[in-house]
Amino acid sequence: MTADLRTQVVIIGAGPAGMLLSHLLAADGVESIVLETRSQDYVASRIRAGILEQSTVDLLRSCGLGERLEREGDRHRGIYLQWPHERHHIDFVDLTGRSVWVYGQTEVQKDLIDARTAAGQQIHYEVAETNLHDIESVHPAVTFTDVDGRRRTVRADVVAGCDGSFGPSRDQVPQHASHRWERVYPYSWFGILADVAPSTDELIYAWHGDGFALHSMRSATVSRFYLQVPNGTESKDWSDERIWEALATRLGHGQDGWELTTAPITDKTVLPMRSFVQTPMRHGRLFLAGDAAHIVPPTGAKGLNLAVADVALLAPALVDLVHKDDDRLADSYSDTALRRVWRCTHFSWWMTTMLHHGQDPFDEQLQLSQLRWVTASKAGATGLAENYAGLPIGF
Ligand code: FAS
Ligand code: PHB
Repeated sequence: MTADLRTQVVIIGAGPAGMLLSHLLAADGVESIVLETRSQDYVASRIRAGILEQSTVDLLRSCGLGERLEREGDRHRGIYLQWPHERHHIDFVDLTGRSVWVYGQTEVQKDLIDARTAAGQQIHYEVAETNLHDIESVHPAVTFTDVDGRRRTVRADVVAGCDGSFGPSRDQVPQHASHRWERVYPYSWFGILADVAPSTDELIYAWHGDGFALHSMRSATVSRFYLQVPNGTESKDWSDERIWEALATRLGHGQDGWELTTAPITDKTVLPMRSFVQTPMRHGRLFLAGDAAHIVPPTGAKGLNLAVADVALLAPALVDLVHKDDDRLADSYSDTALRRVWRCTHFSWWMTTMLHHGQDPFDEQLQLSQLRWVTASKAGATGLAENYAGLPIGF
């Protein structure tokens, strides 16, 4: 197979994992080529995560991507946990000395695109028919059809599979050499964006007999909400009026004088809820990072942060491998990354099963008891705070 392109690391996927990886590799003199199936505008504008944990903010600052985050990000001390007639603040700073920031994934993506474009990063957008080859050799290749319809071949030392939950990379690991864990939850999230100032200073996670609700935000003028809905729900099933009524009920409008401000809704998206892990996160010269290797339900605000943590481990491993032919960090990458993956998978499952209403009255009592304990006990609250604000990378 003759290659018309040559680089050290070919990265499949220009989401946060792929773009941050190219940024960190370049900082240590390692060249990469990024392949992305969508357009730059699409990747920059899709609405996804909203919360950056402390470790993510520390890393972005350390690699020159923290300037706009400092100006426009909103630092939060903690979150509120709520159930009918009760709302309690969990203060991460008091409990762990760590914070979280409200700074949407769209903003992180734009900062990454700006930085990589300014650095002259080779990114092929709108590619198709991406195929991986020779990943068990020391010179793997990726073939793809570029935006002009030409078949291209890029030969590299390493392939980084950062192509999310629907990309081809994870399936390139032979079944006999990998294991998959999956749990699908019996409910979905209905994501709502509205041009309205948040009615709260920090996020409210609310348990309710009608179903879970979350009040998040994107800025001082844009709020982000989520409602627990049955699987199979479609956005068109819910009128704006029905949405605001459910949010008001579940978030406790009128409780202790608190009111939910409503306004026009600008985006509605239904998100399935599942946990997924594929191990190992490496096969030969293919390394997986981010959603390509694992998916968490968004209740713990971990998806984006876990992708960043993977890349923070993968970048130095690839620098050593490519520059010094030293494979020690590459050999330990999967085991090290999976410790945090399973920690965040557990925490996301724990938050999800504590807050989402099922049909079992026994479970309901367990959930309410857990909420009372987590908000009343310093040990319980610290456990939540440690995981939500993010354990140090490499934990
Ligand atoms: P991404 O999916 O972001 O990026 C993968 C990239 O690979 C995409 O741009 C894709 O187009 C590209 N790709 C796929 N196949 C390809 C191919 N064959 N060739 C080339 N490129 C290919 N997390 C939270 O913490 N909170 C949230 O509220 C939240 N909401 C979410 C809502 C949605 C609809 C989704 C899908 C995810 C959400 N997440 C949330 C999780 C999300 O933030 C991910 O964890 C994060 O995007 C992971 O980043 P990447 O691993 O880079 O994967
Ligand atoms: C968001 O603002 O999109 C968000 C916040 C917290 C979560 C999930 C999503 O747990």
